[in-house]
Amino acid sequence: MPHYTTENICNIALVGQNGSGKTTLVEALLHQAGTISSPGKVESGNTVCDSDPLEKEYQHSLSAAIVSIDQAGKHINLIDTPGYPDLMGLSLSTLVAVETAAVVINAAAGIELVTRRMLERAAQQKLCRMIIINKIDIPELNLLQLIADIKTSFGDECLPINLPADNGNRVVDCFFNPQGESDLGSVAAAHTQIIDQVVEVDEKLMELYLEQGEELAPEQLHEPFEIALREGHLIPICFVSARTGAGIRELLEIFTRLMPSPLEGNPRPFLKGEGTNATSFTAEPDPNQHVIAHVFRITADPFVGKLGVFRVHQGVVTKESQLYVGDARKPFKVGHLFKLQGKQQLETDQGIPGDICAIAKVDAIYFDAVCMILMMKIRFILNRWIFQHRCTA
Ligand SMILES: Nc1nc2c(ncn2[C@@H]2O[C@H](COP(=O)(O)OP(=O)(O)OP(=O)(O)O)[C@@H](O)[C@H]2O)c(=O)[nH]1
Ligand SMILES: [Mg+2]
Repeated sequence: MPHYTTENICNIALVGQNGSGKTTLVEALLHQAGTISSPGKVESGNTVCDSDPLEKEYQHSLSAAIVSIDQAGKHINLIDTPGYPDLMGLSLSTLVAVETAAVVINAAAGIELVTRRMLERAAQQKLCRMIIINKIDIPELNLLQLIADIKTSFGDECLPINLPADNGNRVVDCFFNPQGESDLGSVAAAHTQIIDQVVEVDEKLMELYLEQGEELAPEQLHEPFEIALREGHLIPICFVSARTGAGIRELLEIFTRLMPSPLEGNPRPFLKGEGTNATSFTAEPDPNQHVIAHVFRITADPFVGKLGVFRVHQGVVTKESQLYVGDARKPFKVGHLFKLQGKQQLETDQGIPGDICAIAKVDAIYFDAVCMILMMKIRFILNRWIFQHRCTA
């Protein structure tokens, strides 16, 4: 049994231009959470995510890698994606598995092609979005200009949730914390801006905030923060240096305290039935429902062979589950069920709603398949993918 429940899961895809530092950032987060004893380097070929010999040779990611971090009672599934524009398809195909797209920007390079594409596609797919500005250790950055460029390109809903301080050696929270100084000016002003933006989604809270004229408690802000993320009314911006570790603890805290669980993100859209009779269908992240799981990545592992990585949308997948894939006439038995940590497969006995797991040695499985155990035909709406499922009750 996993030691967490659906409400404690947080699924985040790290997307963005090549060289923005996504793989290095995963190392820093794993190290901060105590999952690894020292962070690896892309240049040394010893990172958890760039595990393929070609990735080590070229020193950049060639495919999506999945890791999990257990922190403060939360189970965070992170997907490190390749940023080269040529590999954008591999990156986009992971968005269906998460509630949040975290777009990483290289502070020195600013907004790039993949930054724009990812923010656009995440918005189209109604994902919660956040922007992570990495490499704040680089000297003589113009971060105020970068924030202005971000707002011009992606809207005034992009607001700092923390700010760099002490010349980028640390960051200071401006969401829960209302005071202090930062490299980019007063924390109070940034705090007021983000709180104003959040309370705008809740009229009653807005009245209370204006009447009361004092700080709202973090518990009062949680629900409106989730609504603002879901509605695209807020795209928080945070600052880190994956190299020095500045802002990494704070980023982990944002993931655990604020980013949506599978119960809080916008539900993924499915269609049930065929042709003009098809109706929209929402998977319920309920363990008591029949299984619906979507395969968003297939890999060939030298030891276990074909590996299908999937997101459980409802029901519980166990080693004993008999699942149908596509039009297959026979179900397959799950057998071995894994959680992934880069190239490592860690055996688990259950995949609960919202979680990301993998199964090995199932020939019938294919990219974009939906595995389920009920008689119905379902299509996944996103990206024109069509799935048909023949299942027995
Ligand atoms: N100065 C500085 N360099 C960094 C930082 N983070 C990453 N780098 C460097 O930037 C380069 C690219 O880092 P990666 O982690 O491979 O970037 P990526 O976004 O995963 O790149 P792709 O896999 O190609 O998409 C490497 O040389 C890193 O050492 C940072 O915070 N500061
Ligand atoms: Mg990478």
